[in-house]
Amino acid sequence: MILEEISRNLQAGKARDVKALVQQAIDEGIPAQEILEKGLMDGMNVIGAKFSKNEVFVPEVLVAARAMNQGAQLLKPLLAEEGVKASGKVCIGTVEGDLHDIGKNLVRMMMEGKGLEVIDLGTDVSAETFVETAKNENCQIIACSALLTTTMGVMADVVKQAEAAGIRDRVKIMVGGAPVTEEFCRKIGADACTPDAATAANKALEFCLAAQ
Ligand code: B1M
Repeated sequence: MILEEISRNLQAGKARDVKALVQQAIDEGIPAQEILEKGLMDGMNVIGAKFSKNEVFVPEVLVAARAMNQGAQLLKPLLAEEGVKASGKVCIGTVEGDLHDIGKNLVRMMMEGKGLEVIDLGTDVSAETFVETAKNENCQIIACSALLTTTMGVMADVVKQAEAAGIRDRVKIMVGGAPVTEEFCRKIGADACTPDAATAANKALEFCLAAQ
């Protein structure tokens, strides 16, 4: 089946084939969410498990990541809900010291799909940059992603610096990424920790609507 083929080609890092297969799946009428979850994310999960067991290494993971991002780009417009008006502004990034961006990109896409305006600060983003951007751009939400236990601490700095900058009462701080837990979120005084991109987008929309 085509979704398995997408997963297999992603694991092999064949970005061009992944793109073509994703387009084919779209043309066949398979819903974008299903292509994302059962094709692209399935493949990335397999690679992730193999990387953890030292069965594949950084170069293989990088080419798989590139294939994932290219396939996801094609799905982006389809995941956007038609006719939804932008109802809030979010600045998103992967925290300082951390270069993992696949999950962050998915969260951004899902948020955009909910009609939110998203400023993507990229990876390796300092606490200052998150807070300055939220202040200057009037964002209702700062969204921080971290994949490394060693970089999660930057999220605590974001909370502290938002307080110091006097914007804490008008900005919600959302955190997420594989090592980030509810308990950690409470401990650092962030507002929400969500396990996946879709839940993050729903929560962001909820915050923005409540702020209106
Ligand atoms: Co890295 N890496 N990596 N890596 N890498 C992990 C994270 C690791 C768990 C692998 C392992 O060893 N078991 C491990 C971290 C261990 C730890 O800290 N606990 C690790 C390591 C150690 C490293 C390096 C240090 C390896 C090295 O160089 N020796 C190095 C660090 C570089 C750096 O960042 N400074 C490194 C490098 C890399 C690559 C560059 C090769 C590549 C990243 C490419 C890229 O992102 N462009 C990479 C990858 C791909 C992974 C794995 C294999 C996959 C991560 C991923 O993209 N998953 C990962 C192992 C694994 O996860 N099993 C691993 C798919 C993605 C969709 O999931 O990002 O979790 P995820 O996002 C999810 C949720 O977490 C959530 O939504 C998404 C799904 O809907 N989510 C949010 C994410 N952000 C959110 C924010 C929210 C809410 C939800 O609100 C704001």
